[in-house]
Amino acid sequence: MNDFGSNYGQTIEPAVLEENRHQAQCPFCSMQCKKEVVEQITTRGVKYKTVGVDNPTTHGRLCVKGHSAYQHVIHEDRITNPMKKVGGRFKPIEWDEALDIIEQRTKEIQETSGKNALSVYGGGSLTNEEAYLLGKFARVGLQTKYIDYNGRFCMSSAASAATKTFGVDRGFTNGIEEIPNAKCLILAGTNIAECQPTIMPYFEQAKQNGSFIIVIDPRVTETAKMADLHLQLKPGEDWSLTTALLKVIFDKNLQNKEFLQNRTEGAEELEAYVRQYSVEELAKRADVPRGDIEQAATIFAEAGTGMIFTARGVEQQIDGHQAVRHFINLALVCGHIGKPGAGYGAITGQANGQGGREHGQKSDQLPGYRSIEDPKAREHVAAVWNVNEKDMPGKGVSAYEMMQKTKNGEIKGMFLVGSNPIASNPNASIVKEGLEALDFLVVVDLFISETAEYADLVLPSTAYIEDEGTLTNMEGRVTWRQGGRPAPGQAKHDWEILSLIASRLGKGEWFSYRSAEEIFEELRLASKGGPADYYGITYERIKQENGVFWPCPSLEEKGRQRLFDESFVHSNGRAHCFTPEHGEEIIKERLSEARPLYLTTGRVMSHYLTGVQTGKSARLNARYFESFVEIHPETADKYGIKENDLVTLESLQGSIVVRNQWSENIRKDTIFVPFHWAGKQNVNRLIAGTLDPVCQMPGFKLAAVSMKPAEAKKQEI
Ligand SMILES: Nc1nc2c(c(=O)[nH]1)N[C@H]1C(S)=C(S)[C@@H](COP(=O)(O)OP(=O)(O)OC[C@H]3O[C@@H](n4cnc5c(=O)[nH]c(N)nc54)[C@H](O)[C@@H]3O)O[C@H]1N2
Ligand SMILES: Nc1nc2c(c(=O)[nH]1)N[C@H]1C(S)=C(S)[C@@H](COP(=O)(O)OP(=O)(O)OC[C@H]3O[C@@H](n4cnc5c(=O)[nH]c(N)nc54)[C@H](O)[C@@H]3O)O[C@H]1N2
Ligand code: SF4
Ligand SMILES: [Mo]
Repeated sequence: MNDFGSNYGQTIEPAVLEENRHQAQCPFCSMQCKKEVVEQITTRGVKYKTVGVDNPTTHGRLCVKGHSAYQHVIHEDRITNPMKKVGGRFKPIEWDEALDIIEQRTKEIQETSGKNALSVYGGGSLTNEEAYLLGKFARVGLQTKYIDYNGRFCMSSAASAATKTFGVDRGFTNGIEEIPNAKCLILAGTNIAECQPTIMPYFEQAKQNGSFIIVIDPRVTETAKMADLHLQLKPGEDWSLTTALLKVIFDKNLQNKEFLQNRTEGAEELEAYVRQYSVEELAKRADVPRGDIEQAATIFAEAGTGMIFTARGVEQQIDGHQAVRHFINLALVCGHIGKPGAGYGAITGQANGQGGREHGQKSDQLPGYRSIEDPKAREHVAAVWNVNEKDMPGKGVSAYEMMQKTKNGEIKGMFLVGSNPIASNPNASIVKEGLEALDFLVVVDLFISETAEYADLVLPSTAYIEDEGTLTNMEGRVTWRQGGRPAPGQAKHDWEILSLIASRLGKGEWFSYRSAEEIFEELRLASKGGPADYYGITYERIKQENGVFWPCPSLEEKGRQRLFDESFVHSNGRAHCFTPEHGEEIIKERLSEARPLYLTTGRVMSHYLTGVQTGKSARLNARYFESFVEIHPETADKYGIKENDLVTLESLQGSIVVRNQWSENIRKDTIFVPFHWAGKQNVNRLIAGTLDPVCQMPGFKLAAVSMKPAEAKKQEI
């Protein structure tokens, strides 16, 4: 795709007056495709072209979002000044005034209600440096325990599952280029064809090499179309399905006994647990043919090598932690881990979904993936930060729980950097009430998002082509994003904004950075010796080596690409097989006469998350300018819904109106709605605030709903 090519019908080429070439990485998904954005000032206006740049992960490939990602950067809605809410409207002000207001309001809240009355909410788009600084800003700048981030909704169940099983959570346990060597690949609840399109060639190559691909998804997605076997399960039944797969393996005596004995613990308990079940019953619960389950289990277990990938379909459930652990059990039971062409991968979501969860913007975490409750970790980080360990707050609560605390008045102020929670949290109506109840809300963003509408102040941040920093991609490879395009107007980098605020609050001494690299140098020390050890990684190395994998504990060492060749990270070196702790099953929403359909939610290729950025791209918006509900035609008929009608969907939480789109690619008992739109199309108005007891992940992928044609007066959305 080439924007220069749009001079159709013109005979004279415009003269180029100036050309700027910006080296960048796409701001959207975790593939972190490298690209160059060429900006030409011509006699007929500014023109843009995006070209992929070769790199070890994506080899110069880009998807449509990567090609279009300059459009939001140059959009007229970008805020270029701090914006203050006056009489319900935003008015541009100078930085000094914005900082005066922050200083005054912050101190007032701290004096009247204590330090924990303030909170910080971050995001997985932030660079490692900014995510790290946000954690330090909360713990040292504000001294509040309340900090969490949108990654809680993204991969917290996969992260907690990997940590408990292996002792460490790095998205992929092995190199991405090993995918074509796996003889069997399981893709569970992941729609890579639309969500990480540039990973597809690895799977296509695997297929050409004769690999057997199994997809587990309630919909026939573009990813499922590539499968040799598609298990089109009932939403929320991954636990039943994996239990059945494990049962078949034990029944047929296909488990890798040597691996279980030498490299794991808890295998006997797992076997005893699984043996209580009947494959027939589990197959019925998952609504997958028993024969397909037997075939999948046998092929995976008998394949010499195999890999399992999970994403949000499995993870965004209130039993997400245990469902992921069961998938990892499957890899362990077959011995498919710690050798070439074998492993487990949680397909990371956001640009810096991986790095963003390692350096302290999570409520229970300090840099280097350290626990805030571990006395040694606290001492280490306190020494790097030059603060007294006793003054560092303890563990706070998860993102949605923070929103509940805003609603009940316990949290009175919030600094929100890089997220749009009103659209992305479950139970959106409650979240709106919580944000409205805040005495003071500061949002740092490129735009006035739906959430920023509720802010007292919105501070203008820089976009990915402007902001230098490191991001850790889905492989665990730390990459360098050059930035460097001049910031528009008075916009500033997130790290500059945090440093300015900290300085105003009298903490300047701890936030006196002059560049992103200086922050990275501190991050290296803070992460040293932790599970996510970045000590051996420097900007220079990243540039020279085209990215460096973590863990990388010393400058002499190469980062480790494949993990667990010899041992796992737990102190006894073994992986922990998992037997459910919460009884047989965590009870999810059930269908009833009043709410007879399963709703599941997710993504389309052309939009990113809550659509704040992709909604500003004319090219991407042209593909989907409004939300929709995917319904099987037979289901639509049953409910009297004609093609393209508006329909009302209702759950216990609330209702929305969206246009329907018939599709035979979905189960008849299930409907699917993407979550890229806010307001009346916000599907999170339907999702309950129930959280996974281990990792506090909401159940975004399952709600029981009713459906009917929208009433005439509601036909406007
Ligand atoms: N185009 C695009 N790409 C993106 C993003 C985006 O917004 N748009 N976001 C990025 C981010 S942050 C993330 S986290 C990733 C998400 O990437 P994915 O997790 O791949 O995306 P989703 O569409 O949320 O869900 C994946 C699949 O889960 C299926 N599913 C639903 N319920 C169940 C279930 O109970 N079990 C199973 N096995 N499957 C189920 C859905 O049908 C869907 O096809 O994508 C990243 N890439
Ligand atoms: N129903 C349902 N809900 C879901 C999900 C689902 O599958 N279904 N998925 C969940 C998942 S996986 C995720 S990751 C969340 C994401 O949900 P959100 O956190 O709300 O993600 P975004 O829409 O990307 O919001 C990011 C905001 O940050 C701004 N921004 C972008 N880059 C920067 C930057 O560098 N600095 C600053 N300061 N701002 C920036 C953008 O303009 C945008 O307003 O949603 C979750 N919600
Ligand atoms: S959205 Fe993901 S796959 Fe597409 S160009 Fe951006 S980083 Fe690459
Ligand atoms: Mo995500």
